Amino acid sequence: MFERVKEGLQSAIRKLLDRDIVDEAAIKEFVRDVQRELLQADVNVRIVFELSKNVESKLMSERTKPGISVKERAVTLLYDEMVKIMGEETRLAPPQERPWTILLVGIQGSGKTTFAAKLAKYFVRKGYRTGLVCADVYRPGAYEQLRTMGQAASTEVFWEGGKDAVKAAREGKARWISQRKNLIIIDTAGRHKEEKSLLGEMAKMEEAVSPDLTLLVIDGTIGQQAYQQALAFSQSTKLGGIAVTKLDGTGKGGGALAAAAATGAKMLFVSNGERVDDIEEFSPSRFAGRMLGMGDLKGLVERVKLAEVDEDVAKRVASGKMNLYDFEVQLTQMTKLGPLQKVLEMLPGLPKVEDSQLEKAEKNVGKWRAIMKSMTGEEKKDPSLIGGGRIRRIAKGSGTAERDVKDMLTSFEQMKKMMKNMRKLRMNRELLKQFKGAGAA
Ligand SMILES: Nc1nc2c(ncn2[C@@H]2O[C@H](COP(=O)(O)OP(=O)(O)O)[C@@H](O)[C@H]2O)c(=O)[nH]1
Ligand SMILES: [Mg+2]
Repeated sequence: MFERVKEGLQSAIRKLLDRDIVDEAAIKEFVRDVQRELLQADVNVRIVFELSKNVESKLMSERTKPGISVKERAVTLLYDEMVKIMGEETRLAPPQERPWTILLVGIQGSGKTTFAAKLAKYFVRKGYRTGLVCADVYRPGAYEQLRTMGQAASTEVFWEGGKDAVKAAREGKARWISQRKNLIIIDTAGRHKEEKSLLGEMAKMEEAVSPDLTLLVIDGTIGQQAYQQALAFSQSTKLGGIAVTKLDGTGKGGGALAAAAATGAKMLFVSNGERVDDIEEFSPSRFAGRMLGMGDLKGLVERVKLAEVDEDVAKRVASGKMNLYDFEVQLTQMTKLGPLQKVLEMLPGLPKVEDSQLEKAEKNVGKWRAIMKSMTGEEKKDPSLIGGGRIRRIAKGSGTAERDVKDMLTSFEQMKKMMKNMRKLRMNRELLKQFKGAGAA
């Protein structure tokens, strides 16, 4: 699914990461590469323009922020923007205590009947008692198709056999409610192929059935045309969500997703195959992460946050002018993020020789913070003030030994030096490896 655009975006990222210097021209080229890939996936020009404008202008203005490399920032910015165009993060969670009805709508051939069975299987797996309703009274063989697929989804299909679609839907719903089903899926079809009349039919159907969710099924191969379709349905029905099918074997899937999301409708499911198991909940963040080939995206984003917490602190740390206040901030952040060693593994270019120093810091975090609590503000700002008499006072106040206080001060000095050295190393060595390794993951 989305192989081509995925490959294109990842190669744009790798190209950027491989550069020695990221200047204005490099940023512009990165943005152009991204643009080209998105346009090829049939993402609407306006959306592509908006996205690339945001990435470029933010990158240009944040380029010189201390403590964080422009390469990482480029990737996280692109990620954020991609999440944004894919819409809200929503998940369908129908109650189990009462019957819940889903009405599937969409134009002929969009994959509704197939999707009805996929959805049934999806809910069966989650422990719902599902029932399918065939309300396609126009196409011969419609019931047979749904019944066969329903079998694969362990779900029975109600079929009334008459010529009135609305009546079939209503009776089907009532039947399954009387049999204590809690998840009812109604597959529909219009008498009309022409969109306008179909929309009218669907609106009537919706009124008669009063579903809990009207779900539009869109064929992903139509690309950005999905916008008009989603818009038309959202204007004439109470559209609650969208499923995009046939994402296998189309290069336009990304465009279809972005276009449908642009109408403000919620993207709930995607599907990439004809079998009942080919269904997936849609999550913008997971989708963007997969597209950009980021294995440990969370780690990356957290690292960015770490460096962004306080610009002044980052600046002082990076320039080797860290004071004890900054040290405290660093320690606190590190404990918040989990094991120190793990956090520091994420910091690219850390000299191996200093490992013991880190272990020591991790072991002593609690004690050191207690010691720092017994220091005056003046002392924290300028640790060089702390001599024999003060050490005695601080040890007493924090219930530690004088040796502990001295120890902490030594470690602090060493960390200060280390941070300064780190600055000199190429900040992105590790990150580069990570992306190269990720390949077309
Ligand atoms: N490749 C692929 N084909 C699909 C997918 N969903 C449906 N189809 C096929 O598309 C055609 C129309 O599907 P159908 O469910 O009958 O559409 P409906 O007219 O909206 O009910 C059938 O041949 C399906 O097998 C999908 O996700 N991928
Ligand atoms: Mg059908």
